[in-house]
Amino acid sequence: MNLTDVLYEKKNGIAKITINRPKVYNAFRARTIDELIWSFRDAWDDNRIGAVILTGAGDKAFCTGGDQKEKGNEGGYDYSGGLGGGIGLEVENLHQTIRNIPKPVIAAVNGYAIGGGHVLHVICDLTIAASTAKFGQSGPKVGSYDAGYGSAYLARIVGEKKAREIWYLCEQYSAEEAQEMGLINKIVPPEQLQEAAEAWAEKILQKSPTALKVLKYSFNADSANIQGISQLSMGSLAMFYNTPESEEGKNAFIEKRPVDFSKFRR
Ligand code: S0N
Repeated sequence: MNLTDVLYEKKNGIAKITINRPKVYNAFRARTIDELIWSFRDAWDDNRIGAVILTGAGDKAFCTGGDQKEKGNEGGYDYSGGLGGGIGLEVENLHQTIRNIPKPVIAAVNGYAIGGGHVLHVICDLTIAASTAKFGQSGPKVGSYDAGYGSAYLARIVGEKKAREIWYLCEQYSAEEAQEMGLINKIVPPEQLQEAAEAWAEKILQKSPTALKVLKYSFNADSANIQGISQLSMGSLAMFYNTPESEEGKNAFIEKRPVDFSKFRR
């Protein structure tokens, strides 16, 4: 595949996948998601690879979720249906791929992990964050949601109360706060992030691949029902996206103005 939105490299048993759209803080469009799925599948198929690192280009962001400026644009982020559950983005498929690849996936969070970008690190097996990283959801601010792994699986990690706070208030949390709530595994200085992720990947390479695979699938089995919830969420999102309420959220972000959802309260 000709990759434009993602950098993909394989070295010494480790695959590194980098979301490479720094101008939009590594927000994803349909093509980005397709390239991520392709890269994960390649790492899955390659027996030389034992661990995968997911990160973002630059020092500002890991990933800020769906590209708000590409929503509704052909080839970017449309509502035309297809495998993306109607939202024009194969996000649900990507989530399943990260969960099902039989190798540990480490998120190396180098900046903002927001919205659908936050969900990506949540789904990864492990998260190492730069001390400058910021975490949070913003869906209800921009007329969107991930009410599958984004909410139900998040609640398993940080607990119901905290997960509700994260989604209802849409605040940002520091790396220290994220570690306190069990959302991430480790914090390192920004300049040591990639090295730290590679060091953990190298430790993983010394372990039995079969044991790791079975352990990963056993962890997954306990939360497997969330896949169905995720499908419902993505399916309903397709119906929500082109409503005036959802458009108000997206337009307020693009126009850099305060959002006004008051007339949609009913
Ligand atoms: C990350 C934030 C907080 C950074 O704020 P800051 O530092 O003030 O910088 P900005 O000036 O806002 O941003 C710098 C430049 O980057 C662009 N940009 C940033 N994020 C996006 C984005 N997501 N889409 C498009 N462009 C983006 C800015 O526009 C700016 O460019 P210029 O200078 O040219 O204007 C802040 O940027 C922020 O809040 N970003 C939006 C994050 C967001 O709302 N993401 C989507 C949220 N969605 C959800 O939470 C739930 C939905 C979900 O998980 C999902 C499920 C399925 C499919 C898609 C999604 C999805 O994520 O949408």
